[in-house]
Amino acid sequence: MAMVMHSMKQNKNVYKALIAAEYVGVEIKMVDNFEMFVSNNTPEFLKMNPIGKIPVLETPDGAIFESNAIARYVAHGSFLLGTSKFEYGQIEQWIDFSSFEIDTNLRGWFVPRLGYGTYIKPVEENCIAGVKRGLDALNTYLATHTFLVGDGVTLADIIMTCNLVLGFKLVMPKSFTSEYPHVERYFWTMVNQPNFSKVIGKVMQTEATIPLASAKKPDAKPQAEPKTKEETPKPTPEATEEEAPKPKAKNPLDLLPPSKMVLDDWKRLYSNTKSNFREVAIKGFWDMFDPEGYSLWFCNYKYNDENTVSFVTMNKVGGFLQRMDLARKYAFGKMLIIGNEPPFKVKGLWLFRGQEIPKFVMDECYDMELYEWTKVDLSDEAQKERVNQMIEDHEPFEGEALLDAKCFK
Ligand SMILES: N[C@@H](CCC(=O)N[C@@H](CS)C(=O)NCC(=O)O)C(=O)O
Repeated sequence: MAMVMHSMKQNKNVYKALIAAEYVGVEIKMVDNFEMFVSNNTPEFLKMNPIGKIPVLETPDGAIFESNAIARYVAHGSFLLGTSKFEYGQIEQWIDFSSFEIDTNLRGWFVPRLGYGTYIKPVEENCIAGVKRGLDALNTYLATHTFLVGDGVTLADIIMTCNLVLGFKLVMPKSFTSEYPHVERYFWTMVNQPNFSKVIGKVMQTEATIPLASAKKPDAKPQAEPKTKEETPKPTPEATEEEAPKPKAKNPLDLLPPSKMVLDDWKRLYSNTKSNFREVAIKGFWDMFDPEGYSLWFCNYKYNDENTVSFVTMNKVGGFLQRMDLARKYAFGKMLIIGNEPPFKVKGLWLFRGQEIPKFVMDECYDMELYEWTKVDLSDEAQKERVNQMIEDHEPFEGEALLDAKCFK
């Protein structure tokens, strides 16, 4: 019998178990026709969870409530709970940290703003201070760690990320999170992992802290016996995170005069050239290149001193390329991780549609600010040769070995 989750699916507490289930290959079915404040007030539900809150997981042996406990139950016996007693202890440590230092304070910040409970300014200030303190500590730790425990995703990362999601979506715009660049890198890397994005979908960071809800909405507590559907309080946006689909605006780059360069032709040539790279791919690039329709840019990571751990540096660049996914139709990039020894240098070459770095890329991909950008001067042969060497992963590059080269295509 498959396990059954009693809840709506769009809820950060439900995500914890669903993501864990993706990692360990366990099937969890969502209960049919769940209706918040109705289904969770029935005698059958209250028998499973006497406080009437979601989520509840129905297992062959009985029901489990409390989302962290449900996620632990799903992860039981797997690598998600570590490979040693010590790792297990660290995982539990980060689960508690994310629940009590991050989640409690974030909820104290956004729940009253959504109009539930009472908004009290000093209480909010206290919660924001708590969020800052928690993120500051997390940021320090993540400066030298890709994952919270060990070398891969564990339940600690799943629960931490789920607890951060509504912070990023509702109250923490870029101007707030940019104080914590390692947390940003971590968060976007995690939510873009296939097993996360399959459950959570695409996460968009809020552009501003949501304003105080003007009209006070009903308290989010379960009503004893909602009599009709109309009297049933609506689930809080926290409980159900479904968003109305927004009309899609056309990307301004699609309105540029047509270019003779077909980006996909170049990407195909790059991928298919296995030998004589200079003569075939590099020559082909310059034959195709349209300097009016496209521009070339060098980028240099501003904080190379931080690149002291090779796999952390490589993951950082990998995360950047994942986040550039939004620009796939309009860009091609090469990123080189340079040096035999730390600190490693990260340098790149990008081809963008248009004459500027696209604004939507600057706005939406926070990594862009971590690099210094210089437009390639096409009248300078030395710069053109540098372009060639970056495209072909030329080694040595500027006198140094390459630790890794990654391509965005
Ligand atoms: N500590 C619980 C919190 C669960 C919780 O707050 N659930 C909310 C929805 S996000 C709920 O069911 N609220 C309904 C209510 O308060 O009656 C967990 O992690 O599972």
